[in-house]
Amino acid sequence: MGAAEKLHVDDATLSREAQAIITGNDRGGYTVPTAGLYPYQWNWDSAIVAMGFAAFDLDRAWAEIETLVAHQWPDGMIPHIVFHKEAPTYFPGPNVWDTGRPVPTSGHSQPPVAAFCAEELLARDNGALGQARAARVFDALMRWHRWWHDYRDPGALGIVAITHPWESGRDNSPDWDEALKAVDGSNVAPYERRDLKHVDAKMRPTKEEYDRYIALVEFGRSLGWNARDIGQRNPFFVADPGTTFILLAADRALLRMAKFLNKIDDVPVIEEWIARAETGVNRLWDASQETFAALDLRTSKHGGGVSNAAMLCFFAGVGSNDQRAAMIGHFRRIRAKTGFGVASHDPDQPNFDSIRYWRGPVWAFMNMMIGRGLNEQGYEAEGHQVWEDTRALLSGYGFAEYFDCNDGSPAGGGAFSWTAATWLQYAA
Ligand code: 9YW
Repeated sequence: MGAAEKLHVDDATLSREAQAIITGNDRGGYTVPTAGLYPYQWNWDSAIVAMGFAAFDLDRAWAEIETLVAHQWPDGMIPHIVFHKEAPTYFPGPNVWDTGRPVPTSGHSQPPVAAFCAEELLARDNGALGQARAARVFDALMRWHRWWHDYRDPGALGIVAITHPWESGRDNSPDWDEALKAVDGSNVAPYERRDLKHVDAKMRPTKEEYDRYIALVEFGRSLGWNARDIGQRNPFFVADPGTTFILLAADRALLRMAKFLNKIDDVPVIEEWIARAETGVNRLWDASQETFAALDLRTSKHGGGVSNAAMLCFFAGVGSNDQRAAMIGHFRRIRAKTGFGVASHDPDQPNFDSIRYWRGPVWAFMNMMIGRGLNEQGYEAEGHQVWEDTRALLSGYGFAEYFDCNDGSPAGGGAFSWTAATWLQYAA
């Protein structure tokens, strides 16, 4: 693919456009990632979008997170999709998941970014009303984090597993390639993909991957979506560096909120989660590749390679001096090889693909977390570079779902909510 035409938009125009995108994708109390391709409420998109709303409408920002947590399951899970209104443009819809919820939802979760998004809202709105809203959201998030620690880390290893590539939010990342082989996709009920009606097939997961994704949904459904049974029996149970680092960063945010909101009984519980994760993350260290990487908990084998999720180690505030030095080395090597950082997969690996979703492209909202982590941990030159790359992508190519890491071409869906929210959050 050749480089798309560059736009060169100034900051004020970008902010206006970003605001128009998220208000345009607002469906009343929740925001869709983009019209058509993703017509429902997605969990981590929604929390990031709340940060975007916070730049101009705090009340609407709180409402986004409140709507999300309102669909929490009795076991504490907050699902990855809430199907508010049936829409024909997305597969798999509510009937395929068949979770039996009053408002239908999917049957697994998505990376728990909501706590640090809520903390940000509280920082901007910490009067009596803001505190009351934060306290209610806090209680839901506390139950959700407990769900992650109980059901997705049943061995108390300090790392959390995902039960479906969609649960990681990084659908077709090479991190899952090896572990997915244990999932038989050959017998799934016939289905029609709807994503390919919106987006070029070369930017999307393959048919083999989709067959396995659907097989995992069918398996979860056969267990009645019981989280404990899924943890024991799911053929796919892989510790994810992305979810583990995000949960740790989110636990730290939850701890600060607990102290501020005087939720003193919760403080020691969260402290224990954090302490366990701080040592547990060493299990994700793949010494042969010198990177944090996915760990298949069924086979104890590492999979994938240097991903943008692994780069979230800084955001989580973990890593020995040697581990950090190795990750910074990867950061510099990969940035030197691509036009824009942070690539979602290592360009020195044969399964890298600069345009195919989570196998190479750059995601602006991931950059937001990576850049923040680098700055917080004292790697300011790298943090600055991440921001400059993000700015160049958004001002040059618009608010796309993601971008080719080599030439910056916008890819996937357009007018994308969390890309717009990322800009508003940076610019504010
Ligand atoms: C899908 C909405 C979602 C994101 C995920 C992303 C993609 C859905 O879109 O998954 O059907 O492929 O991978 O992280 O939440 O933006």
